[in-house]
Amino acid sequence: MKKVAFTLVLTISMFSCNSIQNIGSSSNLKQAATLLGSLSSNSTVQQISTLFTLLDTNKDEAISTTEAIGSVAENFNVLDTDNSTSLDLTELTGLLALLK
Ligand SMILES: [Ca+2]
Ligand SMILES: [Ca+2]
Repeated sequence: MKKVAFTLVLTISMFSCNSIQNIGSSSNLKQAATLLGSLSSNSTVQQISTLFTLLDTNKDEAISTTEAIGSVAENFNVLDTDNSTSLDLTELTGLLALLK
């Protein structure tokens, strides 16, 4: 009986942990979308760097096709100059040239 209760507590705490993570990543995505919408040819590499961090949800220092949104997703193949199906910070910076 004790073991069942423990399993239940563990399941609940894992579930609430997941919920917090989901909220965190959806707010990151919202921030990324807002930032992406505000980008222009006058935007700085610093802003691209912030965008990169927000989009890179699994923190592997690369934007995969599933992590890309909006104009990053639309121009993914153009930005991915080495055809690695992921974007590094240098490749994402290429977005600035596309905005001009
Ligand atoms: Ca990533
Ligand atoms: Ca690449």
